[in-house]
Amino acid sequence: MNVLITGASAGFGKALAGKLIAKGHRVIGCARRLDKLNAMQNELGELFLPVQMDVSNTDSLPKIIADLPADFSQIDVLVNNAGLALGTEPAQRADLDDWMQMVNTNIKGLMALTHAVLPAMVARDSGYLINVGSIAGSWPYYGGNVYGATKAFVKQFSLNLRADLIGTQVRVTNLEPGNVGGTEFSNVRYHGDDDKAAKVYEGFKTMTGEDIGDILLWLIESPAHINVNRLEVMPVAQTYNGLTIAKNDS
Ligand code: 8X3
Repeated sequence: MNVLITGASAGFGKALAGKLIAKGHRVIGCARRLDKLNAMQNELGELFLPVQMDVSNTDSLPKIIADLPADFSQIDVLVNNAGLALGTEPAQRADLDDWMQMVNTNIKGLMALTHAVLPAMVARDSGYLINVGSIAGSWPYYGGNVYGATKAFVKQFSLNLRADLIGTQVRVTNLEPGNVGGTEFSNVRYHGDDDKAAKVYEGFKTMTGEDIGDILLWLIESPAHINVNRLEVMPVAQTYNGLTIAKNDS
């Protein structure tokens, strides 16, 4: 199988790439940082194709897909994994540039790459789109504002794709992870403040990028007649926290 992964140079994407190659699949590893992808290819070998891609540069995407070398040109699975959370401030103190960047990557990038890849899947009547959403797309929390809203878009877009793909064999899944420690995601969220980021993951057992890579691999290798519409996963330590009330004296 040929699997295109965005955000392949770190976190879930990197973990998944290694697992797929170990199973003999081909991986088109896409990310902004070509040096990291090249280092991965040195480790993983010729089944891994490094491709420089910034999904937020939406105009560049159709040509990148059209120019893939013959062995990698058929995309059997698209894992829309590139995405980011920027900032943890409430909306009234958030940075508008952070909001725009999240929209450009998490929404516009995912949309444009899907638009570039989907027609060939439908023409072949086979393929699989896996979108990496988040629990934040369903559950509001303090400071989640635009990040959660972008992931709500990803969820509803995934479900609407399912509706459009009626009668085809093309599958769509929205994977919705909760708290995952040990990836760059948290450092980016805290604008590179490693100490602050580390504190969020202290004192409980988080999920890891490897855990999410295993789940993605399981989805990819699941039987072709089954569609997992949505899959929400959290560490056992994380759960619902009810609604909040601001008391008069607080
Ligand atoms: C992020 C999920 O639980 O870290 O997508 O806020 S959580």
